[in-house]
Amino acid sequence: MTTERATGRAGIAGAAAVVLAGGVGEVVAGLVSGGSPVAAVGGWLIDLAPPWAKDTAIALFGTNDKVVLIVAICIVIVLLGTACGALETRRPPWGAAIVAVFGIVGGVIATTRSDAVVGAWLPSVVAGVVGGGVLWWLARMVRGSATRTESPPAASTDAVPGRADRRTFLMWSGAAVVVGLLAAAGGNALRAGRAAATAIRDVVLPRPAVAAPPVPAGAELDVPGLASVITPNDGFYRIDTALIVPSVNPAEWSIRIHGLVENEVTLTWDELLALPLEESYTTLACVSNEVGGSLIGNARWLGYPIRELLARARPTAEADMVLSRSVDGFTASTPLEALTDDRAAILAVGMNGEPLPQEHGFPVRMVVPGLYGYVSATKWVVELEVTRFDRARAYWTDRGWSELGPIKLQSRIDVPRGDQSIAAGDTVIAGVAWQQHVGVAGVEVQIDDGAWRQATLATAISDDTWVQWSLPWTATAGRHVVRCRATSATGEVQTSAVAPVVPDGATGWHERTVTVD
Ligand SMILES: Nc1nc2c(c(=O)[nH]1)N[C@H]1C(S)=C(S)[C@@H](COP(=O)(O)O)O[C@H]1N2
Ligand SMILES: [Mo]
Repeated sequence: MTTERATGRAGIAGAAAVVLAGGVGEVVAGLVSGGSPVAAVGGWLIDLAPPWAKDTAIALFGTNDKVVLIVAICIVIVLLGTACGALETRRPPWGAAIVAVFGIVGGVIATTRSDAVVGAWLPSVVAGVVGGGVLWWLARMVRGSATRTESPPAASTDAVPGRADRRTFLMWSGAAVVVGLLAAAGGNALRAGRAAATAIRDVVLPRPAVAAPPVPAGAELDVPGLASVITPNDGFYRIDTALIVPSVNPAEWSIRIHGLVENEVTLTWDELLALPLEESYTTLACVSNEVGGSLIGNARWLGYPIRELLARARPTAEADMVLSRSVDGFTASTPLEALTDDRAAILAVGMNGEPLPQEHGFPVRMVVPGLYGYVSATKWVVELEVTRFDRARAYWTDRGWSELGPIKLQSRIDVPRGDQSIAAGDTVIAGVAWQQHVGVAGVEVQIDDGAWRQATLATAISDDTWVQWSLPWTATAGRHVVRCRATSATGEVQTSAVAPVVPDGATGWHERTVTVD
């Protein structure tokens, strides 16, 4: 191997080792809730920098100044790593040792920061040790395990004991870089998640100005296996396009209502919480919910009517749609009318008496009774653009789903479950039925080819929520098909026609085959 090639590989070894080390540092930082080594060094440099340097940075890079600083630090770290790689291949173990020392220096800087958490030194020190170790190992592949550092110029690669061939070396270096980058992304996501979790703990929701009436006695049938009438937050289905759950600091949150309005409105978190908030029960459903599926849940929401905010903004006569946008770019198009009529379409801040969980939209999301989530329930919402259906499209309507997404009349059997047999004799068939903002008048059940029988409806919380139902059944041995269908408050009978979820929601009757012993 020529000297230039060896030097080139030595540099690669050094760079790969520090990228992996940096990634490991970010993961450790994510786990010990804070203290990213790069961020700590960045903060230290910002504090050290003379005012003229900061002014110049802001003048040059504006609000991107911090990103530029982080990128610059990463470049310097990689360059230092490259130099350490060259040193390690010539004078082992000095290159690896210096990488480890950088880790310790980073750790010292991290502990001296004013926002240092307990164990703030740990990510840097672990990164230094990992970086030093990986560099030692990769450099050995470059120079071989022999202690003599110079090899005969004509020697073939495998003539030196322990020296790896080019492919093996590049594969391991490449793997170190890839793992390092993935770890850095993962570590950052972990930390972001923790940041929001901390913010959620600090939130104290105001008492509702208009409290929801208590859940009526008789709304909960208490049948084992039947979905509870209020879905607990940690059991609530989650659907979104977010790879990493957005982490929004409520102190920095605001919503802007603009577009076809006479008066643009901006509202901050504190301003929103100061408004008279109202509680309402609304069952949220996903358009992708198959017949009998579980992408549906019911909660008590606390929020402020969007209707009131739109009244402040005064939409112009031509407007017919509101395009809501989340902090991560997701959009939903909601008919203006659904947000201005008398239904409880709200900017929600609370779910079942708690701040919204992060994955359900903390700090603020939309909830609109009667519409599937993809056209109404924007989480992490930051913008309401008043516009027209013929002028703008939303995330899913741009991908083949219907422009309008009213929730379809549906019913589901929860018990007996289809996958286990039951004992012959007296049992109960029970489930839920819904057509939000219309209401359910009845549910019928058919067993095999028998007559349709009226199930008993529980007391509905409101027309905006699902309702439980049940029917006693004396089960006889054998296999039976149980199916159900609902009738809406307007007299519509749930259709048996099978439709897929695309483009505007599934239809058909839910049926289960039950084995009775
Ligand atoms: N920001 C954002 N909001 C979103 C989505 C999304 O992908 N991103 N998905 C929507 C869809 S399709 C549904 S069904 C509901 C689900 O809300 P949940 O996860 O709280 O149950 O959120 C809606 N709001
Ligand atoms: Mo959805």
